[in-house]
Amino acid sequence: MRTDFHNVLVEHDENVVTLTMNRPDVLNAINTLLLEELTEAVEAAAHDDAIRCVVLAGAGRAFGAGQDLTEFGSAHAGSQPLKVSEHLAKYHRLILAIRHMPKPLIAAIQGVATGITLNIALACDIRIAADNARLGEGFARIGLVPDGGGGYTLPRLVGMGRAMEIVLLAEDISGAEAERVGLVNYCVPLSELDKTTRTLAKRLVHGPTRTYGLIKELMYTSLDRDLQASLHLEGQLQEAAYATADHRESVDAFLHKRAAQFTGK
Ligand code: T3D
Repeated sequence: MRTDFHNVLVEHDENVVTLTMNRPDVLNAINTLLLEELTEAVEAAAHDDAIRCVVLAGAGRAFGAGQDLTEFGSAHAGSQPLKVSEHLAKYHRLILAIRHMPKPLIAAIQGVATGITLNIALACDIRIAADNARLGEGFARIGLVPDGGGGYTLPRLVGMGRAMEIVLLAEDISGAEAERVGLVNYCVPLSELDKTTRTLAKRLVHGPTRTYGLIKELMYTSLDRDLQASLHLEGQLQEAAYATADHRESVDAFLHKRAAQFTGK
């Protein structure tokens, strides 16, 4: 995959790729270029068999301060108003690329994570927050509804009552509180964020990557299906999982009392 982006850093470490939103001077506010580059990088990671886990991070002291509001300001001031549906379609492409990523995707959140940037993190599979994190659905503060899938992911993570409080009040939530309500999986000291993220990513890259993709499809699709339809899908995906080399390897490893070596195939 390309590594010469302007606003996204790409770092490979064995089978982990870390994509870092890199506009630290403006707390990684998402402008058009960052959005396009991040989408391209996520889509490329999905198709790269050498990558078995993706980490999403922010450079500097924040994960990200949401949409770049100077771009909104220019659009409001100009003669050409923003075409909201075209603009949002670009975010939706990114959200869907994250959700359809056939391998685990971890968001490592430090400092501010607000608005659309938080909702990008909510589309990831696992979120780790540092204890300095300030997470918020800042949309109502600027008179907007939550977009980037927040209206879908947030209530599914924390329940509708809590989600309504978070979006209506649009107040920041600490990393510890985010862990308590299920908005993030873990909250760790800032000094341990990188290490914790790397340890988890390294563990995941040694897992059955192909099956992880099938597991993700089952879990996320089941959110929108009834039990009957979910059981049907489960059968189809289990057929595919049953046929993987990693499944055969793990059964063989059990029978021969040795550790399984997953190749991700
Ligand atoms: O497009 C779509 O439809 C998607 C919709 C998206 C909507 C959203 O994402 S809603 C959330 C939008 N974001 C915000 O409302 C956050 C705006 N930023 C702030 O309120 C504050 O910056 C923070 C509370 C996040 C942090 O405050 P602080 O004091 O730690 O830092 P700062 O000094 O305010 O910010 C540092 C710089 O980043 C500063 O630039 P400067 O003055 O040094 O040149 C600031 O202007 C810039 N910055 C921060 N956030 C944004 C930003 N620049 C552009 N857009 C931003 N969102």
